[in-house]
This record gives sequence, structure tokens and C-alpha cells, in this order.
Amino acid sequence: MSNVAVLLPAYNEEVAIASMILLSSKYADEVIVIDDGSSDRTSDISKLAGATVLRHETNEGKGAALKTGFMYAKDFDIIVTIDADGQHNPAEIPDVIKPIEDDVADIVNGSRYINGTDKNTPKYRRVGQTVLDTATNIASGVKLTDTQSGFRAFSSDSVKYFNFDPDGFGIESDMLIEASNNNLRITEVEITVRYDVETSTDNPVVQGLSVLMRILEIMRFNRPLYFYGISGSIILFFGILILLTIRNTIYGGNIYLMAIGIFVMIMGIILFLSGIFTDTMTRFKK
Ligand SMILES: Nc1nc2c(ncn2[C@@H]2O[C@H](COP(=O)(O)OP(=O)(O)O)[C@@H](O)[C@H]2O)c(=O)[nH]1
Ligand SMILES: [Mg+2]
Repeated sequence: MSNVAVLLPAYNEEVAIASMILLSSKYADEVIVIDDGSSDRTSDISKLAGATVLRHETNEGKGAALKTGFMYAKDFDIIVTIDADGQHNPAEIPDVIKPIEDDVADIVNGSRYINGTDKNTPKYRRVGQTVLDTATNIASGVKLTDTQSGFRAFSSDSVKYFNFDPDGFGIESDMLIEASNNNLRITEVEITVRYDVETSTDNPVVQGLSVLMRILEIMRFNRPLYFYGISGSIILFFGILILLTIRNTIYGGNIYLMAIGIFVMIMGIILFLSGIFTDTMTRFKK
């Protein structure tokens, strides 16, 4: 039997944390709560429920909390992360760790969407998630269906590849990109997520945009052809659009608009060429 640690990163989760600890402890040798500067009774309740509590005095974000947790738990065979807000079901921990126990994966991503749609997910969330899934999949080169999932299992060997960049909520995507860059085996298993207990603090639109910006930044280095290619194509498209819309007025002599259209087109082509150039450079470096 493997040694299993469960990490619960928590920010003001006094309502849900005790049941998450008790339900998780059935499947774990140690349950570790990382209280990330909560102003409620998250720490007290977690200790009463029998968890190990690691506390940050101020709120440092989920990435920093996971870093603290992973460093503490590095000697366990398998490390499981679960959201502390009650949206995940600890009874599914055995399913999530099984591919690691069977040595067919280094990282297991719990996904709501393996078999297509999850009718419980609010529509507006699904739109943002699809954008982030697409961007993360392009940046990492793997095909996953739920890249923002917080319910995951990790072999202890995989931990050393993570940088735990402290900025914002990019941690879920970051870990997948770093794992695939280091050729770790990533697989998905189906999990359920409930929405009747949702207490999300951040506005999902703001949260989604900040994750997207981070992914684009990573993509610029890891997949330059995509990054410059897509942005170059979009700009080129606008240049052509401007030229097409003034086509009928050219004889009217709208020389300025035409100049702008041509300028925008050239910008697009330059961006596109930058992509090919950067891509070639990185290939030489590898
Ligand atoms: N350590 C830490 N955990 C956080 C922070 N913000 C959210 N979390 C935890 O991350 C998990 C997911 O957060 P949540 O807001 O529910 O995200 P969502 O379900 O994806 O909207 C929960 O366990 C939260 O307690 C934070 O600033 N620090
Ligand atoms: Mg949540």
C-alpha cells in the first residue's frame, strides 16, 4: 500500500473544512490543511478535526499554499490535492490515485468532463473553462478535458518539476504545463463536482482572464509558432478586412484608410514571421 497525503488548500473555509478532513482521512495517512491567512476559524476547526495545519500569516494565494503543502508532504508516495470548499467528494480519492498505484501515470487529473458535458456546470463558467482548456492544452501539448481542476493526485517524484509561481490562480495550468515539459505521464479520471455549496470568492471572469494571460505568456516561450501565428493571423485578418471594406471607396481616394489597412497587414505578416523565426531558434537550442 502506498503512503497517501491529502492536501487541502483553504482560504476562509470554516464551513466546509471539517467534513472534508474527516471524509478524506478515511483514504489518507495524513490530511494537511494549508490555511492561507484565513480570517475565520479554518485553523482551529482543522486542528479539532485532526488535520495537520500549516498556516500562512497572510494570504499568499493557492500556488504558494500548494508549495508549502507539497514541501511538507514530499516523502509520501502519493499526494492528493482537493478543494476545501466541499465541491469535491473525498470518496473518489481511491479512483484518483489508482493510475499512480498501477504505475500508469505520474499525475492524475480529476475531470468533470471526460464523458462530454456535465449538466451541473453553470453555462457562463463553461465558456471560460473552454478557453482556458484550449490555451492550456496548446501550451502543454497534452489533451485534457478539465485543466482547472483542483482534485488531482501526484506521484512524489513529480513534485520536483513544479515551480509554484506565486502569481494569481495560474497554478492549475502551470503544473500541467511543467509536467508535460518534463515528459511526465498525465491521465484523467472522472470525478463529480457539486455547485450547491459554491462559495467562490473571486469573480470567475477576472479569475479566468488572469489565468489566460499567464498561459499566453508561457505559450510565447513554449509554443511560439502558435502564439505569434495566431496573433499574426488575427491582425492580418483585420488588415484584409479594412482593405475589403474600403475596396469600393478606393476610387473615392480614401488613401489614409488604405495605408492603415496595408500597415496592419504588414504587422500581421511580421508577427507571423517572428513566430517561425522564434520557433526555429528554440528548435536549435533544444
Ligand atoms: N491557499 C489558498 N487557497 C485558496 C485561495 N483562494 C481559494 N483557495 C482554495 O482553493 C480551492 C478552490 O477555490 P474556489 O474559490 O472554490 O475556486 P473555484 O471552485 O474554482 O471557483 C478552495 O479549497 C479554496 O479554499 C487562496 O488565496 N489561498
Ligand atoms: Mg470552489
